Amino acid sequence: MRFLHLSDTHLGYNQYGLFERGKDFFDAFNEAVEIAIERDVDFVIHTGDFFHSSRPSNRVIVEAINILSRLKDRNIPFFTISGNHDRGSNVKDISPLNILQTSGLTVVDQRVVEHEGVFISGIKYVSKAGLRHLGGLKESINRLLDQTGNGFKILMLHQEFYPFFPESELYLSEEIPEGFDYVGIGHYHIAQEPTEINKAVIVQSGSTEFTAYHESEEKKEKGVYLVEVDREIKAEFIKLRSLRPFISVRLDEDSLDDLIRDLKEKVEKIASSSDKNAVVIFKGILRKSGVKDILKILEDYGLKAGSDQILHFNFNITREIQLQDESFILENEEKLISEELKKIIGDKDLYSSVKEVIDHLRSFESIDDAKKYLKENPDLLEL
Ligand SMILES: [Mn+2]
Repeated sequence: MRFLHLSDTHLGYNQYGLFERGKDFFDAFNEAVEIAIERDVDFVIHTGDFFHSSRPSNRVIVEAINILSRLKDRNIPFFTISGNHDRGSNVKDISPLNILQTSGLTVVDQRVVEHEGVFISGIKYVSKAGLRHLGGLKESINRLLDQTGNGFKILMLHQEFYPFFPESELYLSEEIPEGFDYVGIGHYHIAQEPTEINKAVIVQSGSTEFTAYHESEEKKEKGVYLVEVDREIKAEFIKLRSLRPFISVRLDEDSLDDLIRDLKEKVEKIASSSDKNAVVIFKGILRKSGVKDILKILEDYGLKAGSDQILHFNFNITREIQLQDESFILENEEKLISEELKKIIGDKDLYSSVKEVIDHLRSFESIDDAKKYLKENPDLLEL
């Protein structure tokens, strides 16, 4: 038996508000489907965040159906669970993934599906409030395990496990009971080497494209796992090739010219080997200059966003601001907002619920979609 494991495709995410980035996520998914067909797999599992939004646009749904139909035509079933991005409203609505059930996709939220002697079970993303209420996942997982019969057993999860999420109190070794053969986990976007816990092979395949770009991601490839089950389980990581190239630059005002000369070299090297123009991410601290000054220097070196070589410049920088008493503070907008919010709310649990709602709202494609969602779900915070 052979299957493909992928995760966090985030279809419909027009990162930086760019249509080109939206297309990148589809390119990556398309490539994963191609691998499934080429390697002649028996089925595909996807561990959540298939869509980026719980309200994907019509265009995104149609495009997803088109790609899924290539698997359906070859009788390759596709099993998935709802992630935090595509689970729909907790109470009233169902996941948009249900729209795709006639396109060969099966949603395995809180149930077990048998496919040719293989038992595929899954649990949709459970929020922090939900986890507190349930006292973890173990009970729900055991209930699923009880519904399986004799055969290969797969479990799909989409959760924050320690130490991948350092603040999480969810431990793999405590939540996964003995009895499963393969546990596929989504949500953490950086692919991990397979491990073994309670006799199950644990695989986190990571996202198929870059949703946030960290230095830690720079060293890791994006891809999918091809899993061969014979007498033993062999999970092989297959790197995706259709990805958008990213270049990360740490700004240092004392050596701007050197930095940008270096960047120019990198950009040219990438342009000669990739079909796609690069996204450049700037990080670091600015004291004397602003973003405009940096853009001016870049232009002097012939580097421009929206050109053949560069798609987009992203500035994720901290500014140093002088206060009246002559002291300095470092200001990073994102961090400042979180800190301020924490102070206003005061309660740690309530803060994490509010933050979860905010992050969810940010996943909508437009403000109108977010407004509509808020109107329809006045009890969003489950207070
Ligand atoms: Mn995700």
